[in-house]
Amino acid sequence: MGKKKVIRIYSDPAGGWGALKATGEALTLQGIPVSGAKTLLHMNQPQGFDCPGCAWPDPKHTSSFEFCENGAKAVAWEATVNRCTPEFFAAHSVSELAAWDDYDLEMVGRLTHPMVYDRASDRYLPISWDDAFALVGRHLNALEHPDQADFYTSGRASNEAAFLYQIFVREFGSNNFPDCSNMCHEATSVGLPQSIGVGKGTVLLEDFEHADAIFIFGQNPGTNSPRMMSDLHSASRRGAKIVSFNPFRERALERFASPQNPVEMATLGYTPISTFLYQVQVGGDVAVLKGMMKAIVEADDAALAADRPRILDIEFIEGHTHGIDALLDDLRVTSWDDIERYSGLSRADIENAAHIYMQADNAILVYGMGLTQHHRGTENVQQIANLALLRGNVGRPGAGICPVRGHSNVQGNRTVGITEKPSKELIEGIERAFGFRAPGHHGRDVIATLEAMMRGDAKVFIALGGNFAAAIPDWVRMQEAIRKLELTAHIATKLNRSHLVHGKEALILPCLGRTEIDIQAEGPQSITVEDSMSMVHASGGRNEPASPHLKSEPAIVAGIARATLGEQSRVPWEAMVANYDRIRDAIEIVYPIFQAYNERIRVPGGFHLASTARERVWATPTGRANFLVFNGLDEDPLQSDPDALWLTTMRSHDQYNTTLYSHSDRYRGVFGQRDVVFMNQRELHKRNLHPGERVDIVAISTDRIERVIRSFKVVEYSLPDGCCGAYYPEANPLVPLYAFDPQSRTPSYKSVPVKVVRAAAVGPDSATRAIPVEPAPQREESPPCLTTYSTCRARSSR
Ligand SMILES: Nc1nc2c(c(=O)[nH]1)N[C@H]1C(S)=C(S)[C@@H](COP(=O)(O)OP(=O)(O)OC[C@H]3O[C@@H](n4cnc5c(=O)[nH]c(N)nc54)[C@H](O)[C@@H]3O)O[C@H]1N2
Ligand SMILES: Nc1nc2c(c(=O)[nH]1)N[C@H]1C(S)=C(S)[C@@H](COP(=O)(O)OP(=O)(O)OC[C@H]3O[C@@H](n4cnc5c(=O)[nH]c(N)nc54)[C@H](O)[C@@H]3O)O[C@H]1N2
Ligand SMILES: [Mo]
Repeated sequence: MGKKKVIRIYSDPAGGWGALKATGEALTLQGIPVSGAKTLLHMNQPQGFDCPGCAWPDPKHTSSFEFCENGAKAVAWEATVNRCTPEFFAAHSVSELAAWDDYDLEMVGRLTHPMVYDRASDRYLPISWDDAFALVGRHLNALEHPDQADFYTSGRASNEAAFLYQIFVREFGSNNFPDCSNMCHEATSVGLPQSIGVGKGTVLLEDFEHADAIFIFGQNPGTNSPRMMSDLHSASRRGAKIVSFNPFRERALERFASPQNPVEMATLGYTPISTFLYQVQVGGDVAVLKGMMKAIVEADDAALAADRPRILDIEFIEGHTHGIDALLDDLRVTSWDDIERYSGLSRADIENAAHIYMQADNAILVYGMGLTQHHRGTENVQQIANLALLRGNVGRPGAGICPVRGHSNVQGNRTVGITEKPSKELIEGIERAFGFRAPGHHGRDVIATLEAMMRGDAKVFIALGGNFAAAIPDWVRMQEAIRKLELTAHIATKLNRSHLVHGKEALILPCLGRTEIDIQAEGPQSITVEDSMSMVHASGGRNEPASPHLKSEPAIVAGIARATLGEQSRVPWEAMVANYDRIRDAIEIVYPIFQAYNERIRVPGGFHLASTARERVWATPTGRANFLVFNGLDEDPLQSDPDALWLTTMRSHDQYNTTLYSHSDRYRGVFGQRDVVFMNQRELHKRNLHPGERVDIVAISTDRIERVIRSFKVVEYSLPDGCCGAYYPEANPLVPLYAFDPQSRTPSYKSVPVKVVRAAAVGPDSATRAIPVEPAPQREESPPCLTTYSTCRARSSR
């Protein structure tokens, strides 16, 4: 905070001393320079805790410390010395706090006591745990139907907490499990099983050591999975080719100085990361993917004609796949003109990328939110699979599909049953373990929960972590609906927006964090998590709890379950919480894939959950890996408005989802502010706008509801024509609730058609605070880099 608002080109590599400095600042800001550093030493260690940051695996679960700036920040934000106490709540009404910035809310510190909302004083007051549990139980039991309640999960919860939670909710009688995954990698969970029979990635960390080429679509590893930079850094240094597709020239995709590399640090050197970074149009990835496949097929046709070795892996295609002919037909009728127009890239660039792919014996295809958060996100993901299958790049060393998951245990949550669509196996497993039959009908996901809230069909909302009210699309409208609920109850570590956008009654239930010692009736407990590559391992905290009044997440879930289900429950809640081994034993009964769970997590490094696709066993209806056709090239519904820009919403370098570490975004050169919109020079010129000017951003909606965010500052940035970018969650009011992928129901956070207009005089109805216009900042020349993008035909003008 207190940082001056400036826009300045960042010319250093990502990582390096800048990362070390930022880490030091984060620890100091949280008042923990010494203990914080000690805490860090236990992160991702055999006997330590799993980093609460991202889901990238860590080889060092078996060896020494690996530095990661954003992992350190995630730990510092949890291990802070600051506290959010009953005295704090007594001093500030909820209406007053609602006017605070998200950064300031979390900076208050760790929650220390269970709190209940008191309408008379408009304040949160302390409440005993027993009374809090009883209040939840009363509300749930007063419902006409269990499906009037929704049970949200954010992906930081452990396997043990998530499993108990789903067992409780199913015994209560609902499958309403909206979760953060619904807003994130649902397109992967829905798309990949149709293609390859599993909804997870097929690579392990060691595959990165053997890949000849790595392609990164719509993912920003330097910020969101910084430990991945070590793997990219070594891959680049041993000569593997890395090709990235991103509308932004993300600095870490260009060059990176590894804090793990003493020579680079001492000499201020760096390693180039992407051999080529192509600035694809927002929503242009499917055009790129189909273009690459088309180039491969054309090269294969030529090879066949000239009697040279084939480019397609014919043996694999014939032996393992289904549907190649339909794919080939579709690629042949897709024109290069359209591919160029929709991707914003030239045919030569796409052919070059395809050439690198064809030259590689083994290739890994990595992707993130830039692919999943589109209207046809599921089909996007399937084109990644198609590209991989064409050359047999699944199920062999150094090759595979690599969706980079978000929250540190979001993948584990799904594995242990956080899903609104229970499978037959899950229902039978629960019956085996606990002797009750879970409901079989599908429950609500995030979109369905929001729709139910809007209709008034939802009454109670319980959240195991997260910040639902800020992470969701269309939050200005949705928050009104949340306020009409009978009860909201949040299990949380830090105060956030969702606690202030509350129901008629409301609870904040403070829990232990992952860095903290968790002592239960039978002694200290560890939890377990699963990373992006399906490695499961134990995590145990070392720090003293932030307050003696905290309970662990499993204990809170069990407390709510007892108060709701009473003596009739078939689940031994107390015994399971007394010793988490018993929870894991139950997980093993429900999910046989966890066989010998308790033994295997006691081996340093944990164990790998087998993936059939990795073994080239295809658990699909055809019994083969399926090529699936994407008809056309529109990732998002067409826009006819010539002034439309495609707005993408993404993370700054200094935020963890809705948690802000500061208001700056170092690598993109934005300091002390987040109410900005990135646009290129041509788009500014078209609108007669200048850098630093204030604009209103108006969504082009089809339901006649006005969605606007006001007085955002224009930042001139290297981006393709026809698009713009802004930060999440500030820009979420622009994402209409109806804009989601019909298959996975992932919100289209990465392409909202908008108009950008000079700011109206800021009135009382303005969605943002009025901020005086600053003079246009001085721009330096962009440093030379490998980036190329062609601006020939912008998608918005098609
Ligand atoms: N430090 C930190 N770590 C995190 C998180 C965090 O907020 N902070 N969040 C966690 C979570 S839950 C998740 S899901 C992951 C998210 O990690 P990422 O998947 O990296 O998420 P984003 O930053 O939203 O967007 C990724 C990239 O997509 C690009 N992009 C935007 N639109 C498009 C498009 O249409 N096409 C292409 N090709 N690219 C596009 C953006 O420029 C950005 O570089 O990270 C996890 N790790
Ligand atoms: N526009 C736009 N919107 C998006 C996205 C986007 O790219 N663009 N990304 C989407 C994605 S990928 C995701 S995953 C969602 C994220 O949505 P969420 O997972 O709901 O949000 P977070 O910001 O990660 O939640 C932060 C809060 O979690 C609580 N917390 C932290 N640690 C713990 C813990 O150990 N236990 C418990 N119980 N609580 C804890 C703290 O109170 C903190 O305030 O947002 C989605 N929304
Ligand atoms: Mo996510």
